[in-house]
Amino acid sequence: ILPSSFATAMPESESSLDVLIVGSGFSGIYNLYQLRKLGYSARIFDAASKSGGTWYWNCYPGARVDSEIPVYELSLPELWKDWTWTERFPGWKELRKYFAYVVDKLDVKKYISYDTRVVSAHWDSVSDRWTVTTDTGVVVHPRFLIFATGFASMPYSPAFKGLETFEGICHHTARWPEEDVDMKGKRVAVIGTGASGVQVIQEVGPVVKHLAVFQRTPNFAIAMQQRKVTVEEQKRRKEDGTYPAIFRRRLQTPSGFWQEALPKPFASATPEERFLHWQQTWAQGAFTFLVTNFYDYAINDDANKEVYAFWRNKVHARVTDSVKAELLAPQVQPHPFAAKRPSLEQTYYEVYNQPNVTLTDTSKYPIEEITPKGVRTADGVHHEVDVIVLATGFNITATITHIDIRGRKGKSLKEKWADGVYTNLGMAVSDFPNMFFTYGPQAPTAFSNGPTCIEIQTNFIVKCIKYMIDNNLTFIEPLPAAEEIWREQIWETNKAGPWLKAKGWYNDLNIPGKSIQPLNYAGGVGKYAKICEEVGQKGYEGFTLV
Ligand code: N01
Repeated sequence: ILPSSFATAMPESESSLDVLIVGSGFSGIYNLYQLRKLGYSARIFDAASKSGGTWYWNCYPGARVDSEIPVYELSLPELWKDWTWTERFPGWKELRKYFAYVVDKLDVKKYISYDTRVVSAHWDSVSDRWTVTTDTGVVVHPRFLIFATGFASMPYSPAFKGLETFEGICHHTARWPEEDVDMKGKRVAVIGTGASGVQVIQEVGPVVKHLAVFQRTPNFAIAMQQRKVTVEEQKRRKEDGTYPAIFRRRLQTPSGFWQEALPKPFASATPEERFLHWQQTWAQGAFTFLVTNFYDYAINDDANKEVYAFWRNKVHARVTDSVKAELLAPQVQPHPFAAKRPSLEQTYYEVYNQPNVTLTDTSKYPIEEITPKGVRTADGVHHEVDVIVLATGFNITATITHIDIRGRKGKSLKEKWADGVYTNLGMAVSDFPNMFFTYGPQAPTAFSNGPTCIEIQTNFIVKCIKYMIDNNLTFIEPLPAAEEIWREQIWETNKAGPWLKAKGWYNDLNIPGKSIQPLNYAGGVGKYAKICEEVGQKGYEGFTLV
């Protein structure tokens, strides 16, 4: 029996859905739209109160995307033709407006249940359907299940001693209150200097009374070069064919953006040519500096050192205090450039020129405890603060495994992945029939532009579901042998780059106690798209179809 609140949101007949999708960010909505277009009964459950996925949860001060538009949007003409942005890199408020526009324009809002968190999904081998339960008490029985939950939806907060005793305000960036926290004139601590930390710091630095930044590893942040974009320029780019060309092009490049690396090695250019190239790409902003670099810059030690030196000079030219400058961009390179994800920044480094901003190196002086009044570090300093911002990242695999998902053998996905992630194509897992996930582990995910990766995966999943239904097949799941091969691919493609040479969420090492495993397919988006297409063309090679 369905609760009455649910009955009004969804006809009872739909409790036996063709497809249930979890999450209404880019991927959930795109899947929903494509499946509904084919006539299937599909519905989204989302724990959030509005669509947007990451842009619903990440509403901390300064949160904005660091992929530029129109690369960072869905390629459906019915959407982009009538939508205009105000900034090259939109902030979370504008992104949320975009999502509201998307669900209205595609007319799919009626198929989304908000404030509905999926707590378990168990495969029922008698009915060959999933039994999905939610925190609102709703139970549905879809044939197919898609976790469109992304990679960064399970916040990670380190187990700092005394954290619960803090008497001030403390939030993780990905659980920031929508009504915001007024930080004007307050003493604020920001722990972590990844993408989230950098954005908070540059946003609140100018307004707080005191800012205490706790950095464990410097972020090799590069220039965003944010600017306003006009309606006219967007109209022109739509009419002259630039938009559709970008959407096609982004499917072919390694990173899912529209540019790609110089087809020549670092050593083929003189130091002057290299310097001028980097000056030019730096000025263009976005990830151009990285994406259009010499193709071997990340793996050739000499090249990497020279790129680092170029970047370090840029930072030192902006930070007046030499001690802070050295902490932010040390002489000894902490890890290869691109081994961790660099942020895009606007005024991040200028914040450190303020006399009321302190920077503590927690690799040298770890946080010993959080006290009722602040943060105590191993150098004996007690930093009294009113607000603590935990910009400490995400537990990537827990994004999916925190849900009690049980497959054919009754084993949970968490148990299945206890000794490592095994998937085929970063989308499906053996023993978990008719289940897919998007923008998660073992896909191009963090090495790609989100919407690009998501569209490739959605096209694969939707075609696969259609194939199953058209051919009267009951279930599909990967062959364990195919998962072994795919995991090997993940390792091999990562060994060819710098990513295993730093400790972070790219390789699951940001969570204490975990073992190293690369979490992203590093063979490139273009190649990934081809592999997915070929698997489909070969009747889902590497999968069992029953
Ligand atoms: O998380 P992170 P994030 N003591 O894991 C530190 C996307 N995103 O939320 O590097 C002290 O990168 C940790 O230190 P270290 C984007 O893909 C995008 O910032 O491990 N410090 C690190 O500095 C992004 O890359 C956008 O040494 C501790 C920080 O916390 C990804 O999400 C915006 C610690 C965590 O950084 C994750 O970014 C936001 C401890 N015990 C997020 N534990 C945009 O589009 C952790 N740290 C712009």
